[in-house]
Amino acid sequence: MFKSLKNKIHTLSAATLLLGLTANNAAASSSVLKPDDFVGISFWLISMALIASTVFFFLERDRVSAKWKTSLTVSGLVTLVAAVHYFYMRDVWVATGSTPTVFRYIDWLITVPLLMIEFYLILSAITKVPVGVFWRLMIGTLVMLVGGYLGEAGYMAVWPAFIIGMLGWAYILYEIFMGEASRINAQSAPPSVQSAFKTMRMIVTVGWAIYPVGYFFGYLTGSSPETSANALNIIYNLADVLNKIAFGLIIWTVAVSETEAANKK
Ligand SMILES: *C/C=C(C)/C=C/C=C(C)/C=C/C1=C(C)CCCC1(C)C
Repeated sequence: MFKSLKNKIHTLSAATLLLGLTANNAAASSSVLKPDDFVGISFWLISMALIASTVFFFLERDRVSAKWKTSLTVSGLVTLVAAVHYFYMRDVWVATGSTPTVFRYIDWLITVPLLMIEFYLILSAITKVPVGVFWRLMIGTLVMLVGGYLGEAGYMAVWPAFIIGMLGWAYILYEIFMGEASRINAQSAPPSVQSAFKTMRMIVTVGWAIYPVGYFFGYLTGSSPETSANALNIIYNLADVLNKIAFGLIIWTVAVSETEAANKK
């Protein structure tokens, strides 16, 4: 009885938080979304999908065994932080038609490290992982994002900044394919976790590759500012659906199947 009460309180507080956030933001927006503003529409759709995902991940926490709960919490935090930023980004885009670079990068600065933590947690659910792995993933992340920001915000020429960002990403890929993180996974994880790790690795390779493609179309093709801004934002937005929502769902799938397998024993 107490347990169900506690769960209800969890649910209620999450729902209230999200509602507050939505209402507050609706009041702040001054412009109206135009029916032919497809980039703006994508900001809208994704902000809603992020909220729904957040509620889903937080509620599903109750269904999985203790060692998976933190992973689902982190997935929910990623989508929550992104949802808030999507509200602001959408407002900037709809009101001014310009790219919301600062909000985008503040969002990434919080959510990409959280996704790296997620990686580390998946491995840690099975075996003891040296913290060095975690810090190396963080360093790669920082180099990648700082490089990208310097280029997009105009502090540095777009090509050199792009190359710095690519080097940071390459370092992350090295760590998860050839470094200590990959060896730990290969040696000690049960098959379901190994396959989850492989899928997550695919996401960091293929899913994350969409971002530099966005940067390329946004800054490096020489097309008009309007065309570039549209391409940049639509590509980044689609990439976020995959890398935040789908990434969380993969972890959720493993967490549920591992929990059910353990319950059957
Ligand atoms: C939720 C947000 C995520 C997963 C954002 C990921 C962002 C990247 C993988 C960005 C990568 C970039 C490069 C590899 C080169 C330089 C430009 C960036 C920052 C767009």
